[in-house]
Amino acid sequence: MNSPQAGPNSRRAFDRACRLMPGGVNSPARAFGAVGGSPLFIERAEGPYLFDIDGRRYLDYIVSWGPMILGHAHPEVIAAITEAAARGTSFGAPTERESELAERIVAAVPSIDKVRLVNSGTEATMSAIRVARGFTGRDKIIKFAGNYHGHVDALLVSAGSAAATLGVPDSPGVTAGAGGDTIVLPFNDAAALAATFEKFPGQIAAIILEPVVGNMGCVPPVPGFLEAARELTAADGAVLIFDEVMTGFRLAYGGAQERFGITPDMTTLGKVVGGGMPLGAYGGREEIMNCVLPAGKVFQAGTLSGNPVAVAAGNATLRLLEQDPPYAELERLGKRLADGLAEAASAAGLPHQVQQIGSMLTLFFNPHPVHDWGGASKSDSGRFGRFFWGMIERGIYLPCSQYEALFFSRTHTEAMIDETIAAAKEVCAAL
Ligand code: KE4
Repeated sequence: MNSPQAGPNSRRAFDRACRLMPGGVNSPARAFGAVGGSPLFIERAEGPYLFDIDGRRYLDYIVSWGPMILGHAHPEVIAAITEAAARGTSFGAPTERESELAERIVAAVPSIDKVRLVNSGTEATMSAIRVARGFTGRDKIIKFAGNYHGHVDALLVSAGSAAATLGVPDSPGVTAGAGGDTIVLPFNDAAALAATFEKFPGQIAAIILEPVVGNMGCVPPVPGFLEAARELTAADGAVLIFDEVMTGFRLAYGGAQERFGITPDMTTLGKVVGGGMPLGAYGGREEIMNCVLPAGKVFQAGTLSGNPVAVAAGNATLRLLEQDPPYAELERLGKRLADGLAEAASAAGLPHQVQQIGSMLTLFFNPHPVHDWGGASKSDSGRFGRFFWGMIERGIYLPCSQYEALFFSRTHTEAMIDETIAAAKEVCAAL
């Protein structure tokens, strides 16, 4: 039996792209490097579906790696984008729409008194650690193995996501100087965290973490870990940064910090907050954010920051989420999917863990619960690759790596979840 693969048009398109762009993609996570074969080229998307250029339809569990919580091409988001674009796409001057989005973010996210809009999650985390260093006058940053915070030099050290997948966590080009003040600890290890603060008293500018990790697969915090991070940073005067680029407006309208009841000092946002357009944000306590130029002296700027079209998509998305919160239904369907995938793997006698919170979930082919990168990296990623392609063959488009979380939108129905479970049962049985 031929192993499943992308259609002929996608393969031709990929050959062309590889002559023009490194690896044929504009972001390595899309390259299918971890699952083999070549990527599907997408023609269009609508609701829960992607349509590739070979005319095949897929139920989408990447949803653009998180942003499309309302489903693809939501009519009210498209209308907002179209209406904003018709009035001009960029002014390089302030607009009231930016204040409207800032008001929504401040109202939603417990830790944010003031916010700065930027163009990506990477810009948000890069800026947040610079502000934390400027605010504290300290240099060292703590991050956790398997956590990915975008391609910031100082944070591309034992990163998760594509870096972990492609086995280049410490990327060439990241200098010793750039990474030298970054301490990498095991996620969920409160003892290691406490020992580090004892070793470097008064020297840690910030901890940055994914409160629920998506970038080594879905790894929730163990009880007490977030509380330890909160207590240790408060006691030492370090800044606690929750990187909620993935979890923000997804796990709750106020993000993981609302769900877990832990308020950091700063929060970074991306993905959902831009409704699928290039938009990120960072914010936090007023005294910290008032360090940012021109209110303070920490430099950060951007030609397209707060772009009117991106802001229109963000405002429409947050308005719809606030008016009619999808979170209870996303939790119900997330649990249904998690139970179904676990049943499928059990029935096939496959060692597995399913780790789910809200509409984030990972099926690890791993005999042990996954609490950190050391555990995640022992997963059978080869088996995951075969699972991935078996699901593609049945019209189900999962994240193309064992080390990514799947997401779904409010347009995914119970029937579609059950269709996914049925497909997984067939595929697992053949693994
Ligand atoms: P962007 O620069 O890609 O907008 O955001 C970087 C980022 C920061 N923080 C977290 C927690 C993130 O998950 C991300 C980006 N996530 C990856 C997928 N896990 C984006 C996909 C890609 O790189 O193409």
